[in-house]
Amino acid sequence: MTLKLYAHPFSSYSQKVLIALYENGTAFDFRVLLHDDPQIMAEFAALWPLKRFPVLVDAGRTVTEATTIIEYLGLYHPGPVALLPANARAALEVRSMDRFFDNYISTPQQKIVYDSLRPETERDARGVAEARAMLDTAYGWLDKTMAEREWAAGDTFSLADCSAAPSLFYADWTHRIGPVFPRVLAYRQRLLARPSFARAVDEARPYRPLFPLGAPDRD
Ligand SMILES: N[C@@H](CCC(=O)N[C@@H](CS)C(=O)NCC(=O)O)C(=O)O
Repeated sequence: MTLKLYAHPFSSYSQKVLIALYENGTAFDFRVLLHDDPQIMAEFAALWPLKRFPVLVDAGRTVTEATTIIEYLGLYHPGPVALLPANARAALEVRSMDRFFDNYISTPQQKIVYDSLRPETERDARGVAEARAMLDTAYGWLDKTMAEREWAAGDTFSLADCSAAPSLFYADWTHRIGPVFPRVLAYRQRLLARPSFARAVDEARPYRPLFPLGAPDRD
Protein backbone atom coordinates (compact mmCIF):
# COMPACT_ATOMS: atom_id res chain seq x y z
CA MET A 1 0.00 0.00 0.00
CA THR A 2 1.44 3.38 -1.05
CA LEU A 3 2.00 6.09 1.50
CA LYS A 4 0.10 9.28 0.68
CA LEU A 5 1.44 12.66 1.73
CA TYR A 6 -0.90 15.65 1.64
CA ALA A 7 1.45 18.59 1.47
CA HIS A 8 2.76 21.43 -0.65
CA PRO A 9 6.32 21.73 -2.00
CA PHE A 10 6.65 25.37 -0.87
CA SER A 11 5.48 24.77 2.71
CA SER A 12 8.12 24.58 5.41
CA TYR A 13 6.49 21.83 7.47
CA SER A 14 5.88 19.84 4.28
CA GLN A 15 9.56 20.17 3.40
CA LYS A 16 10.48 18.93 6.88
CA VAL A 17 8.78 15.61 6.08
CA LEU A 18 9.95 15.57 2.44
CA ILE A 19 13.56 15.70 3.69
CA ALA A 20 12.94 12.59 5.81
CA LEU A 21 11.34 10.78 2.85
CA TYR A 22 14.15 11.77 0.46
CA GLU A 23 16.87 10.84 2.98
CA ASN A 24 15.53 7.29 2.94
CA GLY A 25 14.34 7.04 -0.65
CA THR A 26 10.87 6.20 0.67
CA ALA A 27 8.24 5.89 -2.08
CA PHE A 28 5.06 7.92 -1.61
CA ASP A 29 2.17 9.44 -3.48
CA PHE A 30 2.55 13.25 -3.27
CA ARG A 31 -0.98 14.64 -2.96
CA VAL A 32 -0.12 18.25 -3.72
CA LEU A 33 -2.56 20.63 -2.02
CA LEU A 34 -3.60 22.99 -4.78
CA HIS A 35 -6.69 25.15 -4.39
CA ASP A 36 -7.68 24.45 -7.99
CA ASP A 37 -7.80 20.71 -7.23
CA PRO A 38 -11.03 20.37 -5.20
CA GLN A 39 -10.75 16.58 -5.03
CA ILE A 40 -7.46 16.66 -3.13
CA MET A 41 -8.55 19.61 -0.98
CA ALA A 42 -11.74 17.73 0.00
CA GLU A 43 -9.78 14.57 0.85
CA PHE A 44 -7.44 16.64 3.00
CA ALA A 45 -10.24 18.51 4.83
CA ALA A 46 -11.96 15.21 5.59
CA LEU A 47 -8.76 13.73 6.99
CA TRP A 48 -7.80 16.60 9.27
CA PRO A 49 -10.36 19.27 10.05
CA LEU A 50 -7.64 21.46 11.55
CA LYS A 51 -6.35 21.82 7.99
CA ARG A 52 -2.68 22.08 8.84
CA PHE A 53 -0.33 20.20 6.60
CA PRO A 54 1.50 17.90 6.01
CA VAL A 55 -0.69 14.87 6.70
CA LEU A 56 0.39 11.30 6.01
CA VAL A 57 -1.97 8.43 5.25
CA ASP A 58 -0.68 4.89 5.56
CA ALA A 59 -3.10 2.05 4.80
CA GLY A 60 -6.05 4.03 6.15
CA ARG A 61 -4.18 5.39 9.17
CA THR A 62 -3.90 9.19 9.33
CA VAL A 63 -0.78 10.68 10.88
CA THR A 64 -0.56 14.42 11.56
CA GLU A 65 2.19 16.82 12.70
CA ALA A 66 5.52 16.81 10.88
CA THR A 67 7.57 15.54 13.83
CA THR A 68 5.16 12.69 14.50
CA ILE A 69 5.10 11.78 10.81
CA ILE A 70 8.90 11.54 10.76
CA GLU A 71 8.92 9.41 13.91
CA TYR A 72 6.15 7.26 12.40
CA LEU A 73 8.14 6.74 9.20
CA GLY A 74 11.15 5.67 11.25
CA LEU A 75 9.06 3.07 13.10
CA TYR A 76 6.89 1.70 10.29
CA HIS A 77 8.88 2.40 7.12
CA PRO A 78 12.52 2.58 8.23
CA GLY A 79 15.22 3.17 5.66
CA PRO A 80 19.01 3.41 5.79
CA VAL A 81 19.03 6.79 7.57
CA ALA A 82 17.73 6.69 11.16
CA LEU A 83 16.60 10.21 11.98
CA LEU A 84 16.10 9.51 15.67
CA PRO A 85 18.84 7.73 17.65
CA ALA A 86 17.88 4.34 19.05
CA ASN A 87 19.39 5.41 22.36
CA ALA A 88 16.61 7.15 24.29
CA ARG A 89 18.99 9.58 25.99
CA ALA A 90 20.56 10.64 22.70
CA ALA A 91 17.06 10.97 21.24
CA LEU A 92 16.20 13.56 23.92
CA GLU A 93 18.69 16.05 22.47
CA VAL A 94 17.29 15.51 18.98
CA ARG A 95 13.74 16.08 20.20
CA SER A 96 14.78 19.14 22.17
CA MET A 97 16.40 20.72 19.09
CA ASP A 98 13.40 19.76 16.94
CA ARG A 99 11.14 21.65 19.39
CA PHE A 100 13.53 24.61 19.31
CA PHE A 101 13.23 24.98 15.53
CA ASP A 102 9.45 24.55 15.49
CA ASN A 103 8.67 26.77 18.47
CA TYR A 104 11.32 29.48 18.36
CA ILE A 105 12.20 29.76 14.65
CA SER A 106 9.19 28.57 12.63
CA THR A 107 6.47 29.91 14.93
CA PRO A 108 7.72 33.53 15.01
CA GLN A 109 8.60 33.32 11.30
CA GLN A 110 5.04 32.22 10.45
CA LYS A 111 3.62 34.94 12.71
CA ILE A 112 5.38 37.61 10.63
CA VAL A 113 4.29 36.10 7.31
CA TYR A 114 0.68 35.47 8.32
CA ASP A 115 0.42 38.99 9.76
CA SER A 116 1.47 40.43 6.41
CA LEU A 117 -1.53 38.68 4.80
CA ARG A 118 -4.01 40.51 7.04
CA PRO A 119 -5.70 43.74 6.01
CA GLU A 120 -3.65 46.73 7.27
CA THR A 121 -6.24 47.59 9.93
CA GLU A 122 -6.10 44.10 11.45
CA ARG A 123 -2.34 43.81 11.73
CA ASP A 124 -0.67 43.03 15.05
CA ALA A 125 2.37 45.32 15.21
CA ARG A 126 3.26 44.35 18.76
CA GLY A 127 3.01 40.62 18.01
CA VAL A 128 5.25 41.04 14.96
CA ALA A 129 7.83 43.02 16.98
CA GLU A 130 7.83 40.26 19.59
CA ALA A 131 8.26 37.63 16.87
CA ARG A 132 11.26 39.52 15.43
CA ALA A 133 12.77 39.82 18.92
CA MET A 134 12.27 36.09 19.48
CA LEU A 135 14.03 35.31 16.21
CA ASP A 136 17.01 37.47 17.20
CA THR A 137 17.22 35.72 20.57
CA ALA A 138 16.88 32.30 18.93
CA TYR A 139 19.59 33.11 16.35
CA GLY A 140 21.91 34.16 19.19
CA TRP A 141 21.31 31.00 21.20
CA LEU A 142 21.73 28.81 18.12
CA ASP A 143 24.95 30.55 17.14
CA LYS A 144 26.51 29.57 20.47
CA THR A 145 25.00 26.08 20.40
CA MET A 146 26.40 25.31 16.93
CA ALA A 147 29.97 26.17 18.00
CA GLU A 148 30.97 22.51 18.32
CA ARG A 149 28.32 20.90 16.12
CA GLU A 150 28.06 20.01 12.46
CA TRP A 151 24.36 19.13 12.71
CA ALA A 152 21.71 20.35 15.13
CA ALA A 153 22.15 17.61 17.71
CA GLY A 154 25.82 16.78 17.10
CA ASP A 155 27.69 14.79 14.46
CA THR A 156 24.72 13.00 12.88
CA PHE A 157 21.98 14.35 10.61
CA SER A 158 18.64 13.86 12.40
CA LEU A 159 15.00 14.81 12.78
CA ALA A 160 16.21 18.12 14.24
CA ASP A 161 17.96 18.97 10.95
CA CYS A 162 14.79 18.12 8.99
CA SER A 163 13.13 20.78 11.13
CA ALA A 164 16.03 23.24 10.98
CA ALA A 165 16.45 23.27 7.20
CA PRO A 166 13.14 24.82 6.09
CA SER A 167 12.72 26.86 9.27
CA LEU A 168 16.09 28.60 8.88
CA PHE A 169 15.57 28.88 5.12
CA TYR A 170 12.36 30.89 5.50
CA ALA A 171 13.43 32.65 8.71
CA ASP A 172 16.33 34.20 6.81
CA TRP A 173 13.96 35.40 4.09
CA THR A 174 11.62 36.84 6.73
CA HIS A 175 14.02 38.27 9.32
CA ARG A 176 17.52 38.14 7.91
CA ILE A 177 20.17 36.18 9.80
CA GLY A 178 22.90 38.81 10.10
CA PRO A 179 26.68 38.34 9.92
CA VAL A 180 26.79 38.54 13.72
CA PHE A 181 25.51 34.94 13.63
CA PRO A 182 28.21 33.28 11.48
CA ARG A 183 27.64 29.75 12.77
CA VAL A 184 23.93 29.93 12.02
CA LEU A 185 24.69 31.15 8.49
CA ALA A 186 27.26 28.39 7.98
CA TYR A 187 24.84 25.77 9.30
CA ARG A 188 22.11 27.07 6.96
CA GLN A 189 24.56 26.64 4.06
CA ARG A 190 25.38 23.06 5.15
CA LEU A 191 21.67 22.30 5.18
CA LEU A 192 21.24 23.77 1.68
CA ALA A 193 24.03 21.49 0.45
CA ARG A 194 22.39 18.35 1.85
CA PRO A 195 20.92 16.54 -1.20
CA SER A 196 17.55 15.81 0.44
CA PHE A 197 16.96 19.47 1.27
CA ALA A 198 18.51 20.73 -2.00
CA ARG A 199 15.89 18.62 -3.79
CA ALA A 200 13.05 20.06 -1.70
CA VAL A 201 14.29 23.61 -2.36
CA ASP A 202 14.51 22.93 -6.11
CA GLU A 203 11.01 21.48 -6.24
CA ALA A 204 9.69 24.57 -4.47
CA ARG A 205 11.38 27.11 -6.81
CA PRO A 206 8.38 27.54 -9.13
CA TYR A 207 6.29 28.71 -6.18
CA ARG A 208 8.60 31.51 -5.01
CA PRO A 209 6.32 34.25 -6.38
CA LEU A 210 3.82 33.10 -3.73
CA PHE A 211 6.03 34.20 -0.82
CA PRO A 212 3.94 36.95 0.81
CA LEU A 213 6.88 39.18 1.77
CA GLY A 214 8.49 38.85 -1.67
CA ALA A 215 11.10 36.14 -2.14
CA PRO A 216 14.68 37.42 -2.28
CA ASP A 217 16.74 36.53 -5.33
CA ARG A 218 18.76 33.88 -3.51
CA ASP A 219 18.33 30.62 -1.63
N1 LIG B 1 2.32 21.93 13.96
C1 LIG B 1 2.16 21.62 12.55
C2 LIG B 1 2.30 22.92 11.79
C3 LIG B 1 1.96 22.75 10.32
C4 LIG B 1 1.76 24.09 9.61
O1 LIG B 1 1.74 25.16 10.23
N2 LIG B 1 1.61 23.98 8.30
C5 LIG B 1 1.32 25.16 7.51
C6 LIG B 1 2.04 25.05 6.17
S1 LIG B 1 3.80 25.17 6.39
C7 LIG B 1 -0.16 25.19 7.25
O2 LIG B 1 -0.83 24.21 7.38
N3 LIG B 1 -0.67 26.36 6.87
C8 LIG B 1 -2.05 26.49 6.50
C9 LIG B 1 -2.79 27.47 7.35
O3 LIG B 1 -2.19 28.07 8.26
O4 LIG B 1 -3.97 27.66 7.10
C10 LIG B 1 3.22 20.58 12.13
O5 LIG B 1 4.24 20.47 12.82
O6 LIG B 1 3.01 19.86 11.15
